[in-house]
Amino acid sequence: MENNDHVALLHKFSIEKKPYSLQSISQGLINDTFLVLDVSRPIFILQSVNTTVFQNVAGLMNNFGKALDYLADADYAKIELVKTLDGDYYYETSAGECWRLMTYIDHSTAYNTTTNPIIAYEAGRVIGKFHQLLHTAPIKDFEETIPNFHNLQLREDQFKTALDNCPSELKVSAEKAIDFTFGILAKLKEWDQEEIPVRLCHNDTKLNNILFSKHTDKALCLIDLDTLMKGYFHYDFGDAVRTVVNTAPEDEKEHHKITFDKPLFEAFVDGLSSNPAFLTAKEIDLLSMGVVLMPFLHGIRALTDYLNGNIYYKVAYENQNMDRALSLYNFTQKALDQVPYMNEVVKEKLMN
Ligand code: GN1
Ligand code: MG
Repeated sequence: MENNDHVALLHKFSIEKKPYSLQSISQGLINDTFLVLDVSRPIFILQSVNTTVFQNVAGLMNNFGKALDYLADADYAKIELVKTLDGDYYYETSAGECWRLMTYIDHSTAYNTTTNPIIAYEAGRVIGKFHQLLHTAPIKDFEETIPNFHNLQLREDQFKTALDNCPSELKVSAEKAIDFTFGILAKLKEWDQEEIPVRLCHNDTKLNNILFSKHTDKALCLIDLDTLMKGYFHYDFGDAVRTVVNTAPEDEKEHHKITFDKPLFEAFVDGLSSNPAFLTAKEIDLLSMGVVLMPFLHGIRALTDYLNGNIYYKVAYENQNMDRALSLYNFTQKALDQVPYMNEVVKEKLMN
């Protein structure tokens, strides 16, 4: 799409007409995102929702709008959805593209990785805050934007189907990752997930979905509410920890650079515990399992996509999904090795 088309699109929303310019933000793997500038000042985020991945955009945007009502607190930055001229939360083009416009949080930034314990602490703090603000929101009012998103059985089934249908060369090239998948699947199934509260979760709490103040390092809010729906707290815990304690990117090819950094883990848990206590003992027991489960789920999904010929995630090169899977699996193993350590830390810091 040309810049002019984007500007025409912006004019479908209730904003002042100005000669805005756009900058593409290439971080996400699913949606297309643009920063909207008024001269040189960023003022909006324009985003097209991937309608192959999110088939119920109306439901998703209702979730988004509803969640924003609860995410109102002096200590939590407010993102606003700009409505269209027709008063809707998104604009659908004649080609079926769905676009939304949100306010930009001034002086904010996001990090793919960090080595800074203050950032780790703040990430834990704001995730706890997010859960507390949403605690009173009725779960039944929120649609499941991707049913069974973190369901291990579904991901196993999808992986096996991909394995049955892919060309044998792909299977050979992925042998190491395939073997690891079966080993961990067996292990994860031993964990018992019953009798824990279902909560409204963000379900994509990786570090770069948290905005921080550029000036103070304070965490401001969570972004990317597309997968906000029911889930277990260990999903949000595990997904954040996998990106906070690993100082390498999630598709790092040099595996010796993949870390499980203990001071960062402790800082993250300290940040979480700075909120009033809200987790049950059983949930606390399962937190370390979440740190194994989440990178594994992302790994098996990347591997499945590799076997399917890269149909889900955006890839910059052919084997990127394979690199993601191997790197995420390397971290999964590192997390598994730290389960006793994590259990000790979370018990000490979160049990009252
Ligand atoms: C996708 O597009 P993005 O980066 O927000 C994915 C997440 C993964 C992530 C991997 C709907 O999210 O589950 O954590 O890629 N979102 C969906 O970085 O599949
Ligand atoms: Mg996302």
